[in-house]
Amino acid sequence: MNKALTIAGSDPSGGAGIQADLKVFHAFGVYGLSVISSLTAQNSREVSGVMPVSGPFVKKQLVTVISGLKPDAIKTGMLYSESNVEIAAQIIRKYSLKNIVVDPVIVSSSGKRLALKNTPAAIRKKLLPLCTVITPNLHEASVLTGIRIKTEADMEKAAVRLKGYGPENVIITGGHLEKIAMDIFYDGDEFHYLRSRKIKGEYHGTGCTFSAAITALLALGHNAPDAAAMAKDFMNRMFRKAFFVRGGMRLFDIANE
Ligand code: PXL
Repeated sequence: MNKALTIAGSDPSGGAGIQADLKVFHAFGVYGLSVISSLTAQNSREVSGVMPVSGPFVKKQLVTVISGLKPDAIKTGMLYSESNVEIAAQIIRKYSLKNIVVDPVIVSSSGKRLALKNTPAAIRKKLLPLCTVITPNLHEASVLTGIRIKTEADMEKAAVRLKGYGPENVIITGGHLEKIAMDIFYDGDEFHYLRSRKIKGEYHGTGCTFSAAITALLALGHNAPDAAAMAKDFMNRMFRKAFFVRGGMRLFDIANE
């Protein structure tokens, strides 16, 4: 059985975080393991509260689950604090874990901070050197690199800078660009452009769903460029059949994939 582990925050609405990750793993036929780094209170409209899980208890969850079940791939999502970032990095090194996807979560789609101020710098220094694929959106790429991203050329520049922090592959998702949804994949050699028509509407959990799909595909043995392309196709199917929520963002119907 192929197994994937997510280290992320709980989203009671099921659209993002741990709950979205587990649904995506399941949709790809991958057994899901999960370590909760923080609790949030939210629906598809707003995040009303965040309660971090203490570093020592995140570590206890990780050590216990990994010493019994070795994941084929790992994804980090909302880690919230620098100490949680350090613990994730420490455990990845200690157990020589491979296929590491880092979704550098900083703010929710509704605008709530999901990371402390020094967390992005910790991700850059501690996690990126261990990372197989980093999947920032435009805002996250901008915070991590200090580059303001407005154009495709800015995305390329940010991808090169991110690659310099140590990950094997960089995917900057451009869903928030104005006209088309173009993601850039960069492996240090060449840029690959993953374009798709922009599908109207606001969606909850896009970044989580995309990075969880990449994680599941790596756990199944696909290489990073194939996993990225297949995850992009998966997202296109998800956008087309997302369901509308009155007064909130749309949610993905992963169950009927
Ligand atoms: O999509 C970012 C994200 C990650 N993790 C959790 C979240 C969200 C967005 O709301 O709630 C737990």
